[in-house]
Amino acid sequence: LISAEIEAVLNQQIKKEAYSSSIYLSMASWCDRNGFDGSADYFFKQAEEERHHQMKLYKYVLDMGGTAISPEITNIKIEYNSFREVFEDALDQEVAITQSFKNIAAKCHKEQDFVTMEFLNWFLKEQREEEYKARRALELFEVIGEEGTGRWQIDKHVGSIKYDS
Ligand code: OFO
Repeated sequence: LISAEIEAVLNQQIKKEAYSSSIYLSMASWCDRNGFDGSADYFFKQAEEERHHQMKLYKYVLDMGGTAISPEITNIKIEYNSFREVFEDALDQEVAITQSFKNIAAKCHKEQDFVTMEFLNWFLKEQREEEYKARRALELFEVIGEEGTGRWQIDKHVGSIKYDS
């Protein structure tokens, strides 16, 4: 069993993962419309991963005798001012998600909910990769530069970002 408080924060996290999935889908749409096919593919994949994160949390809440709440997602940005802004938003989102998991972990620790803590470890590790990829993508803007065919090259490189844990 999980406490009402842990159940509530896990449901908030389910909503955050669903929100992440939706914004990545929106980023994929923007990139596709603006000719950045490599980045569109990257964000489609990220959107699916976030959906998977959402489902993992959702099933955990149910497995632990709680009520998993299917979230309502609104306020998804459709337009971005620049290619770079898409990646800045993506990194901000991942940093916020890591912070959110740290807050849940702190709550579990306080309640001595070691079962949820153990479940959360997968996400804490996953965030290392998620933040790394988002940061690497944004760094391409500095390394390659946006002038000339720069944005086109950045787009080609986004898909080949790898993480070795
Ligand atoms: Fe990209 O983060 Fe989910 O958990």
